[in-house]
Amino acid sequence: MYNQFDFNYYDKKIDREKYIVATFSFKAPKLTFTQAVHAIAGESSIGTWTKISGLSAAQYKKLAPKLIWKNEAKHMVSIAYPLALFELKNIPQLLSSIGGNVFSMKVVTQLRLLDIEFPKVYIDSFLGPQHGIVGIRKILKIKKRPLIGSIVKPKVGLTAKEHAQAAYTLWKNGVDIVKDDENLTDLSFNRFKVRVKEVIKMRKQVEKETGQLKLAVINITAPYNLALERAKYIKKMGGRCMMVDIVAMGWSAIQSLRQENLGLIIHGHRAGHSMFTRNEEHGMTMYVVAKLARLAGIDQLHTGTVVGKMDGTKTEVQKIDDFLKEDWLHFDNLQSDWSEIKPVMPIASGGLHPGLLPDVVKYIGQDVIINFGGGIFGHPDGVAAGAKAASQAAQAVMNQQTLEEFSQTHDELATALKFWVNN
Ligand code: CAP
Ligand code: MG
Repeated sequence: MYNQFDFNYYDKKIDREKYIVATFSFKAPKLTFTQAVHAIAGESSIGTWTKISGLSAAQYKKLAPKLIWKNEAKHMVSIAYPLALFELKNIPQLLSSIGGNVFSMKVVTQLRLLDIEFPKVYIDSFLGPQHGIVGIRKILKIKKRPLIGSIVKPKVGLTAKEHAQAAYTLWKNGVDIVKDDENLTDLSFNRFKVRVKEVIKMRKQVEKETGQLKLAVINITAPYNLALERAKYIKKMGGRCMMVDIVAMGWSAIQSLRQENLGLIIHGHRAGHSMFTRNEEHGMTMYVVAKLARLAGIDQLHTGTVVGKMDGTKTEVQKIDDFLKEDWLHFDNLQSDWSEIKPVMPIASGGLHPGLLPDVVKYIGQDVIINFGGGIFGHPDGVAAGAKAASQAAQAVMNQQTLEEFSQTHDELATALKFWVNN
C-alpha cells in the first residue's frame, strides 16, 4: 500500500491541461508522510491496500497519479490525477474517485479535500449556469445594486394563500426575490401546485402595480422525477426560478435538471452542507462545493454572509464568492480558465437584518443576493415595514450614505436599527 507509486515530488513540470489536481490535508498518525500520501493517492485512483499487478507498464504510466506539491509540516499534498481516470461532465464519478473510499481508510484518520483544479477540457464539458449573474440581472432588469431577497417565515406553517399574501407584501414593499424555505415542499397545509399558482398570481399583480420585475423562488426538492415534474409546472405557470436543496438532491439531479434547459433560474440552497464542510479537519470545503455547483449549472448559490448566524469566515466566503464571479482563476501562475462557464450569483443569507447590509456589501460586493428572513418578518412594525427597511438599507448603500444618516428620513429603517443594532 505504501510504496506503490514512484512519486517525483514537486513535479510541477506536468501539463496541467492533462490532469485534475486535488489538494488534501490529512492526519495519519501511524504512517509516515509518504506512506500516507501513497495510501491517499492509491485508494483515490488505481491502487488498493496492497501491491497488485495487472496493469501493463504503459497503462500504469498513463494512469498513475503524480505528487506535485507537499507541505509536510501542514500535512498537505496536491495530487495530480491523469484526466483519463475521469469521465467528462460526470460529477458523481469525480466524487466517487477523489471524494470516495479514500475518506474511509482506517490509516488516514482525518482527510479534507481543500480544492480541486480542473483543466479547461473538463470544465468546458459542463453546461454551467444557463443564466448566471448577467442573466439574473437581465430578468429582473436590475443593473447594479445588490438584489434584496426574503424567505417567507415561519419556515413552514402558512397555508399556500397566506404564503402568497406574504410574498405580495414583500414584493410590494421593495423586495426583489421571495423564496420558499428549504424544508417547504408539498405539505398538507401548503400544497406545491396551489403555492405555485397563488405566488405567481401575486407576482404578476405586483409587477403590474409597480412596473418592477420580481422573482419567486419555489422549492422543487423531491425524488428526481417528481422534482422535474414540479420544475415543469413552475415553467408552465409562468415561473422564472426553481429552488433545489443541492445536498439533499445531489449532483446527479442538479446536472440532470440543468440539462433539461428549462430556462428557469436554478437557485441552489446548500442546507446540510455543514455535515461535511464545517469540520476543518475532515470532509470537503464549501469552496469545492461551489466549484461543483458552478459546473453543474446552479445560477445563484448560498455561500455565506460573514456577519450573519451561519458558520463561514470572511476569508472563506470571499474566496468562494470571488471564484463564483471570476472567469479566470490564478494559482501560483497557473490559470484555470472558467471563461466558458457563466459566473454564479452568490447569496448571502442567514441571520441578516437591514443593519448588516452595508457589511455584507463591504465584504462581498454588489453582485450578491442579500436574503432577510427573520430580518424582515421580525421587524417590530411588521412585514411591510421590514421589507421597506431592507430596501432602504440597500438604497443608503447605493447613495453612499450611512444607515444612520438615511434612517433620519426613513422610519422603517430607523426602527430596524433601533431594534437590532442599538437596543
Ligand atoms: C435564513 C434561512 C436560510 C439560511 C441558509 C434559514 O433565514 O432561510 O435557509 O440562510 O443558510 O432557514 O435559516 P433567516 P446559508 O434570515 O431568518 O436567518 O445561506 O448559510 O446556507
Ligand atoms: Mg431557510
